[in-house]
Amino acid sequence: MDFDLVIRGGTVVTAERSIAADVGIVGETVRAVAAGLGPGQREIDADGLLVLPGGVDSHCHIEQVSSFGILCADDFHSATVSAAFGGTTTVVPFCAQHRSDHIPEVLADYHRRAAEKAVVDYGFHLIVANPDAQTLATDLPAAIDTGIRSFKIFMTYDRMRLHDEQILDVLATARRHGALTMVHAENHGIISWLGGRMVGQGNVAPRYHAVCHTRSSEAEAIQRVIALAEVVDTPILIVHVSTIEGVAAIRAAQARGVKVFGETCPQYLFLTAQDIDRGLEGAMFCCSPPPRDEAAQQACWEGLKDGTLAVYSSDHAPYRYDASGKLPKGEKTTFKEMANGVPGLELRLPLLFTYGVGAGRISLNEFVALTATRHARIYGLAPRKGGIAPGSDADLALWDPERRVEVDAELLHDNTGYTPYAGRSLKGWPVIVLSRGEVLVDQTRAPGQMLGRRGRGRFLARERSDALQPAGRPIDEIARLAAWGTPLVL
Ligand code: DUC
Ligand code: ZN
Ligand code: ZN
Repeated sequence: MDFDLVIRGGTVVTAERSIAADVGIVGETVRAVAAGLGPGQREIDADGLLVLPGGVDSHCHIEQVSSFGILCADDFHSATVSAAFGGTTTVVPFCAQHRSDHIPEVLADYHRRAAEKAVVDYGFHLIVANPDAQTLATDLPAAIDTGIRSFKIFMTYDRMRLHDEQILDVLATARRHGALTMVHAENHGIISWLGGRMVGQGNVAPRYHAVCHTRSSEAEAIQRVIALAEVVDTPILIVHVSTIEGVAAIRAAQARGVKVFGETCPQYLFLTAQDIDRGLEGAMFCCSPPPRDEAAQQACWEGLKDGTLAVYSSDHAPYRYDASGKLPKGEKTTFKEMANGVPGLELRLPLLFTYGVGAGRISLNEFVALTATRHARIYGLAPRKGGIAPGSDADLALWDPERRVEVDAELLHDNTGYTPYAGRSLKGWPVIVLSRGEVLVDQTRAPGQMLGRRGRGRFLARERSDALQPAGRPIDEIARLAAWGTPLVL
């Protein structure tokens, strides 16, 4: 036998091309991609199916305590099971430092919990809430050395936000040691001041959440953090971009040579602020930033299409519609007290397949780039993840492009108990999903069953990627320092 497993007769789709080919797998690895491969010990008939790299979700919250102090609804088992059923075979969730936390302990804690439960491979980003001297000089470089090559920082939330000087400190550390800084960009003053006014006026329903998180708050913060990143000349990635103005600010910065990446998420393509405006139940659609309107959705689609937004992630942040998550004070909960976030790990790919590929907005190759390949390249997981080529991990999702599914929370495998996308009719679904050559999901033979063992997922130490390379174009003032022979010391 030439291979342990052959995926035979499908259409293999990567970010670059779509070809009729077999995929030959030995052990955990793709060994060959070509038509007419020799026999395998086992074979999977992929006739009529699309063979895609498993999705890489580089923004999801799993077993994480939020800035509100609330534990999210999914642990590393339920979240990764849900990911696999939705065609995602790599996740990069967050280890979250809260202000009083010691980073080595935070990392050890997340590692332990993930190792026991994950069914797909995972990396980590590190949320930095307290960039003190010890964090900057010791803890962040040590985390990077272990393969955690990205930090997330917040410009809002009382318990998480960093001031501009602190942001510059983190950016300088990221540049010095080789990490990418992800930014939650919203103006804290606008949100907090309006929030106080709204609550004071008795306007406490979920819909006021979308009022306080103004479009201008996102636009201002994106522009500000881009200016900060330019001082240091280090790449940043703006997560969950939701507005016309936000997309435009990133596009304009990219056009003048700044290395800034953008991300958007299902909630900004498929939901609007109207979804939040349904009384208390609007809480199920509350996330930060909030969904906007059709024009903003259109801007996000255009951003994905022209590359302004490089990646499409779930920002899976699951909180149940009860006292454990969205309603800590029951019906009396104000929008300022409810956990922020919506689930999306499992439906991320099927939604984009239907409304992106199916509706003719993006090609299949762009679908793969946006859901897998670019995540792997930017975050230092390529070529092992995000592609199908000799040497890559045999992480594959076999899609039936004709399969129709009516979305219902009962169908999904996460622990949120609802989905904001209930009632939608989707076309195109992953029917067989493999991780490192092992079939985790087979909807044709074992519908609804997770075939992979709890804890089989492995930690992925990530490499320094090209995305971390500074643009090499300092702003005028910093260039002048160098010309004087007194360069900025980071
Ligand atoms: N930011 C996220 O990235 N996810 C959920 C909530 C938030 O503020
Ligand atoms: Zn965020
Ligand atoms: Zn998030």
